[in-house]
Amino acid sequence: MQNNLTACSLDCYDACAVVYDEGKLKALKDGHTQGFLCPHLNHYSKHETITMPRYKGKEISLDEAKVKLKEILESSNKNEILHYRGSGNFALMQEVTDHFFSSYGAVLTDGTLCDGAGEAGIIEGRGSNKNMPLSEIAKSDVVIIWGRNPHTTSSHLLPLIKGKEIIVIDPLKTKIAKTADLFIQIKPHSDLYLAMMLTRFFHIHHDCDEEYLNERASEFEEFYELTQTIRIKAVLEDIGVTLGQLGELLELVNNKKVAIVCGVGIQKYLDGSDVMRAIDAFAVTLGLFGKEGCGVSYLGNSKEGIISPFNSKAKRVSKVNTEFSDFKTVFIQGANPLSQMPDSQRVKESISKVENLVYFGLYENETSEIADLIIPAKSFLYKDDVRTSYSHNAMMSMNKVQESDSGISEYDLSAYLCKEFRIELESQEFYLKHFKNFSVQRMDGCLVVEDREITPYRDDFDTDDGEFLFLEEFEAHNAKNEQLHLITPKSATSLNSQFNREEHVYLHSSLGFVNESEVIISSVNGTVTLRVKNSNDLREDCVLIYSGTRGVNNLTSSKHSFDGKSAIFQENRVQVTQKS
Ligand SMILES: Nc1nc2c(c(=O)[nH]1)N[C@H]1C(S)=C(S)[C@@H](COP(=O)(O)OP(=O)(O)OC[C@H]3O[C@@H](n4cnc5c(=O)[nH]c(N)nc54)[C@H](O)[C@@H]3O)O[C@H]1N2
Ligand SMILES: Nc1nc2c(c(=O)[nH]1)N[C@H]1C(S)=C(S)[C@@H](COP(=O)(O)OP(=O)(O)OC[C@H]3O[C@@H](n4cnc5c(=O)[nH]c(N)nc54)[C@H](O)[C@@H]3O)O[C@H]1N2
Ligand code: SF4
Ligand SMILES: [Mo]
Repeated sequence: MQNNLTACSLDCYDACAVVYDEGKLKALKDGHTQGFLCPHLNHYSKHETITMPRYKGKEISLDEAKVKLKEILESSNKNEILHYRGSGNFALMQEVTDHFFSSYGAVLTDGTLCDGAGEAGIIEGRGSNKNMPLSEIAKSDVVIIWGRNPHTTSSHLLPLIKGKEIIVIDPLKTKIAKTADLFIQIKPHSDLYLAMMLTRFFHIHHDCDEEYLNERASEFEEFYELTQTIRIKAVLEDIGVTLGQLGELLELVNNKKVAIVCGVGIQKYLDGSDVMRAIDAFAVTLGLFGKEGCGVSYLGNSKEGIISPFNSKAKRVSKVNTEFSDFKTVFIQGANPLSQMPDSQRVKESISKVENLVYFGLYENETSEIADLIIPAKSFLYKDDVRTSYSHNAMMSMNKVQESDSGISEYDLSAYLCKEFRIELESQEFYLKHFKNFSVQRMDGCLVVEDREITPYRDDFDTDDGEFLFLEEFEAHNAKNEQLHLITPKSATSLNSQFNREEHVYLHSSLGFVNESEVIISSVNGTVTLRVKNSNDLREDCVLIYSGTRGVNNLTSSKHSFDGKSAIFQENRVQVTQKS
């Protein structure tokens, strides 16, 4: 095996293999990277990392930082210690700290800031979340990009879908929307209605595969009746879709191999799970599950098929509305909660009451600014690891490609703590081997996670009776509201709050604000002042602030989705006023 071969550690669908070549990061010519990475990795070395540990603002040595951490832990009751881990590095060894903190008796987190509502909807309908792999998307004729922005967040999907019929459903005219065969610029939070109306019209105007539905989804008629409760004309008008567009979409997908590629955009809402489940139901109506080149792709479970070697049994509190002030010591790893959690004002107040705030990360940010103890991590280039993806089935070795004197790896920090507190820990090699044992080598030499299905749900679903479970009711939420929708998608220049963060609010020019003028955006949760960029790629009723923009989460609510214990970043409405 080449030891200059690693894989990008970032929280990203693509999980690219990376070759380290004389200080440069390069893509493999073959495999899904096809010779290119992305702006984050192309400029990776330009982003300054933290090199020296600090305690109360003063630089200290790494050994001193380790001892300080030990003292801090000893000075707190075990149930007053919180381990809060984000997704700054997606590799599997990140969890080794969970092993230490669980075994020690500290509190960990559950819930998600990311994809949990959508995943809950998938599991309710299908009984499990088995993702449509890239190899199957490549075989489809038609691809519906539904609340995903592939040029920004999954650019290695693009070569696979080149030349196919493309349908895009998004409130924002994304790059792929501009060249799509059909673009539906939907009002945010309306996808459930669209999916249900598509189901209804497909049943009326096209031939559903009765045998398929009888076998796999015998409650279809009841669901069809539920779709009939929607008032077509009023709802279409409200959500910004025409009857013609519904017809066009159904024509494009009828009797074709269709891949529905969903992103997190559709589900950042209280009822996000129902939205995803309604889209799944439309896929069932089209007969897409269990057939080659057909299906629904979302964020799969990157750990599907892998049993963790680590102890992770612990009391847990939600990472969406964490009451930090309940803890004397908070250890934050690979996360920037002061920027990325919802309701920043609440987070700030709660976290400011923590006696010992420890930040274990790569970059300076809002959280490192207020932390008492800062421990620099080693980046993925300087440690051995292994990773999987939530979009494809490969298991990628991440070899240490260079030595570095600064920072410490998650394994080494955990090894120190486990030794000091007499907790058992195996060698790093043991764990890496453990993970790799869940992979097999494919014909092309690529390692893939064993037992992941190429065509998920080939015979039936994973529900108790093997049938798809349709929504039986849904939350109507189309009450008139003059306020604007806040959408907070991912930025091309940052990875959430890492790298080059956006600084603007994007508004439709019809709202009448001047470029670069300062405006105050406010919601029931708080306000943020940002400079304006006008963009007519937006709907007139939308305000766009990219994830990672400082202050965006002043506006968002820390309520949970109804299902899936997920954050709901887009549930709030906002208003915009000129700063005087
Ligand atoms: N460059 C870059 N890449 C990233 C990230 C990053 O920050 N930057 N973050 C990574 C992470 S953590 C994740 S989870 C993934 C997520 O990546 P994606 O799944 O692509 O998620 P988003 O960019 O949040 O949203 C995708 C699209 O949904 C649209 N959208 C918003 N609201 C709605 C709605 O109500 N209905 C519909 N139909 N569409 C809607 C947005 O306009 C956007 O175009 O990306 C990963 N990759
Ligand atoms: N408004 C709004 N808010 C959002 C979102 C949104 O779409 N809109 N998206 C949400 C989503 S989907 C997600 S996933 C979250 C992400 O939120 P976070 O998980 O907080 O992600 P980042 O902002 O990327 O911060 C990750 C941190 O990890 C650190 N890091 C990187 N590599 C390593 C490493 O190897 N070791 C250690 N110890 N640290 C490392 C870096 O210093 C970086 O500051 O944000 C959520 N917040
Ligand atoms: S596309 Fe994603 S996985 Fe690939 S190099 Fe960029 S951030 Fe990393
Ligand atoms: Mo995410």
